[in-house]
Amino acid sequence: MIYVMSDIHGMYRKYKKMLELIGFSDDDTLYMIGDVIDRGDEPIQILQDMMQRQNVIPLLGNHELMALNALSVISEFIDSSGFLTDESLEFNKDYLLWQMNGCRTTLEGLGKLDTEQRREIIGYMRGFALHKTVSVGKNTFVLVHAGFEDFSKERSFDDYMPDELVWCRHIPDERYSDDDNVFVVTGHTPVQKFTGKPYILHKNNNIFIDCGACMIGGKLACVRLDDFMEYYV
Ligand SMILES: [Mn+2]
Repeated sequence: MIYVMSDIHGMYRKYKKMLELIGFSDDDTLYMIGDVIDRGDEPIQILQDMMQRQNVIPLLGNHELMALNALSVISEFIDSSGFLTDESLEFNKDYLLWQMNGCRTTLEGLGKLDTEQRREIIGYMRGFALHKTVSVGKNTFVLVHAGFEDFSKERSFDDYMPDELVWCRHIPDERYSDDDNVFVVTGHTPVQKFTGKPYILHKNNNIFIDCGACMIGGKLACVRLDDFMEYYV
């Protein structure tokens, strides 16, 4: 079976509960479509768990992109409480952007690791894909963190810049394909913004799966592509 989750944002216990709920096994595949880190308390624990599993396929979110941009400069200067040891680096613009977006728990987690472990985590995030296309039965699923900014059918998915794929605000009214068997699965924008409720939203062959795992009243959602079964923790 093939599963998709997004926007776990450091909620390690919800992640573990979800793996249990879906009965995730070595025969299954899980696509994690971005924003594993920041906000919630245990982002590094989730990454470390994912790294051990060959059948978890990670995609980049805007939070991982912010982290990678900032960490390319600051990773050597994090102390065990997640503080930067060289204050001049606080004026680094990538770091400031990341700081405004809830980096604290990720920095704290990285600060507790030794240099080698930290390098492994950063290297792992560098390998995150920008988008994936998955065929399941007669259906095709395009997986991407946020959507395709300035979408055009003439443009190949590989022609988009990372920022366009991880930051844009995909709206339910937009339709990406005329083919009824092609679906676009995104996270990034909590469905509460559209419906007010923490449940996966299907519209125009778009599947919005960010149900706000780290928000009050939010849920971690997971969709099974084989049969569109939905799971919530
Ligand atoms: Mn996001």
